[in-house]
Amino acid sequence: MESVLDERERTGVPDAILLEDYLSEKVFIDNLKKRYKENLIYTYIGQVVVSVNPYKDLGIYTENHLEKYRNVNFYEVPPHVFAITENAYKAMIAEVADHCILISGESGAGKTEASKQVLRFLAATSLHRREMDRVRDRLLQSNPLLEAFGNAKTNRNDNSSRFGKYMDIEFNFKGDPVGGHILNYLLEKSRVVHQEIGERNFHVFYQLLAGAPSHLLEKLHLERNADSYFYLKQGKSGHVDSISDSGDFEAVQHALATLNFTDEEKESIWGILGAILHLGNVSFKGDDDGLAKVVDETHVNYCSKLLGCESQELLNALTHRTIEARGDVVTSPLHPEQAVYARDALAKSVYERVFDWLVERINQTLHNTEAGRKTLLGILDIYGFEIFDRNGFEQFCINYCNEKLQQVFIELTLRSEQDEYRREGIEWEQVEYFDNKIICDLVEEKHKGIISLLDEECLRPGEATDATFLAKMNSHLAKHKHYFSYDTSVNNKVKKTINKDEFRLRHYAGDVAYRVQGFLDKNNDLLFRDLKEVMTHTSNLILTAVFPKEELGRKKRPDTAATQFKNSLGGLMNILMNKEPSYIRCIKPNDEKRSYHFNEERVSHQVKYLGLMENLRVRRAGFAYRRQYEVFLHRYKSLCPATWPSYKGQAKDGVHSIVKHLKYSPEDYRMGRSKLFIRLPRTLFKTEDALQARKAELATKIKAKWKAFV
Ligand code: AD9
Ligand code: MG
Repeated sequence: MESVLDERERTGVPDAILLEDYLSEKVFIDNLKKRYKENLIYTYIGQVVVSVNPYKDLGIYTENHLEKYRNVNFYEVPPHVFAITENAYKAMIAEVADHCILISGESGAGKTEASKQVLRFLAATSLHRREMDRVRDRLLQSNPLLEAFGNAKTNRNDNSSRFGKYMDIEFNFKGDPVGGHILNYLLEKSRVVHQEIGERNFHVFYQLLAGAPSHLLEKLHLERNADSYFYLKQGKSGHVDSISDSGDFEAVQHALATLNFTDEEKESIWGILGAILHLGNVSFKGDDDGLAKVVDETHVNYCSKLLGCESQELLNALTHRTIEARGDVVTSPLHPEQAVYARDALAKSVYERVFDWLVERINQTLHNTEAGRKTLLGILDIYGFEIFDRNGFEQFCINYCNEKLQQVFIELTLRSEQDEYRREGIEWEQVEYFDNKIICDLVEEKHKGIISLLDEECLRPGEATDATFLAKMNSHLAKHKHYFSYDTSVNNKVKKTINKDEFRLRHYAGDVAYRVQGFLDKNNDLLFRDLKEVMTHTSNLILTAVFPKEELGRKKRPDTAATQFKNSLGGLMNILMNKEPSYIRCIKPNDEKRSYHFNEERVSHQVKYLGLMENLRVRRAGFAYRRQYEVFLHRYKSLCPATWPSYKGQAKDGVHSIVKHLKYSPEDYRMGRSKLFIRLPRTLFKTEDALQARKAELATKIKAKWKAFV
């Protein structure tokens, strides 16, 4: 039989805090590797879960598992996302405070899968009353729907999230889920009109073509073959082995039904998707004057039919541009490449607005009308850090978003924890860590950061180009430690690795070279007025809602795409900072999506940039629990003769008497200025057990007295 020691040797330790040599990254990674080989993909660092993507179904999310992790103590069961979710849930109820679960890691590391399991666990907390079942189903069904519209195959991940998602689940005072709310962040809409080789457009287009009944496709004038559509075939990878588009279409239909979408709404959605595909097949040629003419009007006709607008009107709007300047209205014809630009802008804008509409529509269905006290548990699942062969404006935004999330982690686990020890006067040897604030500032600082420079260039139409934007950055940021470009590199070795039209940022998670091409256009995010106008008077239900007429009258320039994103991320940071966080840190074990393949170098890189060793050091040297003296005294005063039955002294002295009486060993606790710090949860559990025993004893005594009295 295998001894306990042998088993430990084989399966590693479930909490890295238990590692003897906790300073060694090699030991830490060896432990992850041992566990990974045994299909144990989860490991704790205190209350942070580290998850290594298994790339196969391990059968660890069954109904039995859901049951097993309910109502248990965090440390009594093997590490699991369910355990951390249960822990957050219980704390939320007990403290009546909002919590959130933050899931991070690079593209393909397993964030979305983790977030789905967290949601499943939370949704299943209901007491099987019919009303609760309805809420649960709706919460769960929001997932396949938003994934269909917001996820796509990339060269990193077959099901890559192309939008950021934050979802709050609302619980009533009994702990039942009663509603929810979703916030979505910057959808990568350029994918609607363009995909790199090996990538696809958003799943939903392929699902529609593969899964829709023939009569629906006929109505939309669509063919089954995705390669018939320019917007779907650029990546040359319509079929993905790991995906069943027709099966997923069924799932989307089911989700739409559960979320109570009306027939009219569904018709409107399919109509818009069909229209976008037709729009992509509209091509232009130059006439004798070099002006844009539509090659074949069939697709324009289908498109206008599906959107519910006049064909001629759409045709005109696609080939002309009206500009209002100082009261004069001038309409001029477009050149073919300008017309392509206008066409693509329309497709992107329509898709983005429909996506926002979907989120709002789901929110209406999840809206809770029950009165009474509520608490929230949030789940954050964003697009992970990514590096491709070619990186553009989209990667810039996505990677910036990841920098911000790393800031939250640093702020809440490394900085504030250490600050508290210092404030409380606890002896503490500072653990150093890399603070990526410097990179966030480089991107977002007012007047100086990249976004500000980009916005400035966007205010000089006709003069500024992507190249002038790059030149501007080069002159302003040349000395920044995290900024590199061909022109600013004095080191020839570095210079050789950068193209002239790129700038490179040294992100917390690695160096990424961004091509400036398209930055201005994407940041300006312009939809010509002519097309907007056509969209404001279609007969399509959803378009009418998302293209309000008032927008046409608006004179003020809307914020640029990057500035809007920056502001919405700022809002998200506020939401997160005001909640008690739990963390799931996802690790991608290899770049080939292979199971059982643990590439130590890749893992080591992630362990470093995620700051896991620092996290471990702070945790190991630190204290798992802390309680205000008053709170601790109030709860445990009955355990010590000096504080029971009555106590009039200082709270701190009272607590001191209690811990002496309970024989805490000096290593196990520290007395701070206002709080008691306890190193291991075990100590607190024991104290809690003693309290329960004491309560039972007191109850028996009271009963005996009462009996004697009668
Ligand atoms: V991205 O930033 O959205 O591009 P994620 O979300 O981090 O990325 P995702 O959760 O989509 O990655 O995981 C990628 C793939 O890994 C999934 O499609 C699964 O095939 C696989 N995966 C991830 N986690 C698990 C798991 N716990 N069990 C089994 C998994 N397979
Ligand atoms: Mg994802």
